[in-house]
Amino acid sequence: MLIEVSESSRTGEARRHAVACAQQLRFKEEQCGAVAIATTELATNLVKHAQNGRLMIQPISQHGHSCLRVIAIDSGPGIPDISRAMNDGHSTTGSMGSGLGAIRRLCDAFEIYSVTGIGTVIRADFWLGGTDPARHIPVEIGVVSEPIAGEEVCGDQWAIRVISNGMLIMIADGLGHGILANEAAQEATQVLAQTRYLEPASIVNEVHHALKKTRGAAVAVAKLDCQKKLLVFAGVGNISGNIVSPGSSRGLPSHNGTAGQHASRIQEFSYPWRSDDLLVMHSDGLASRWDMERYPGLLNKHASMIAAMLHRDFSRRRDDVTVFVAKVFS
Ligand SMILES: [Mn+2]
Repeated sequence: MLIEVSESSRTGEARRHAVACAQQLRFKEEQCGAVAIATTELATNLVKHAQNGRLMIQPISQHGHSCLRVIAIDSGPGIPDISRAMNDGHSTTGSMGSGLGAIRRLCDAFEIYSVTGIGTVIRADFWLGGTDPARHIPVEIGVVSEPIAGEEVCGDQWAIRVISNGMLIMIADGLGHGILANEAAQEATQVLAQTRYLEPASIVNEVHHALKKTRGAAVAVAKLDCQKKLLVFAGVGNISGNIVSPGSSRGLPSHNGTAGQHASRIQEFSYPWRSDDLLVMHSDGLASRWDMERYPGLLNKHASMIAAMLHRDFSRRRDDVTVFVAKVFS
């Protein structure tokens, strides 16, 4: 969930939502308290000091492990001296970034990216039982998925499936938006969960047949094979796939069509995967003209920070939007 934090009345809403998510994940009371304090602190910083401040509250469940991720993002002014802000444990000094030291102590993983003229992204992760849910999987992922304004459900859906040596990733964008788009996209992600196929083209083909009873969707599947160091990609319709590395970006081809309606050609393409590559997949709710070169040093940050930044700057705001970023860590 994304909350625009422009005035102090929104800080309470953000805190309540974060705590409700923590309770749903069955966090203990003490940790719910930590979530409440950190979220309030992040939100208060946004209200007092930032432009276009937003909080993203992301409950994550993978393989029986749970994490609550709170991301604060703004468009400026940026924190001039991060190490000083981190060492300042007090929230009463009133400067941008105050209280960050306290937030870092409260959460299990903390990260900050701040550049003058670009803005600040802060990630605070809370792990259930102090265990990193990602540690069993050699792939780090970050996702922002939000419905168009005015809709309760998102017509985009995304899913991952961990396989031996890697991960399958799907993004589906149901035609239009609202409940029927959501149904089509959910049908697609169900296929990923249940299919006996492990190759992207076969999965997209199965989705095409499964979606005949729905209004249809654009869909793409990527397979990250960490052992063979290979990325395999197949798509029908307008889901963007890209391999990004320092200084270069390569688009991954999808054929025209709509899964469930017409898919004249379903084809998969393979690419070598290098350890510093980044996979960026997104629905057409994100403009395709983004460029990671605009953000010095951001490639080194957690995938969720990159997804949050691309969403902030390139969401078209006239559609559901999903941005998915994956990195392989060694
Ligand atoms: Mn769309």
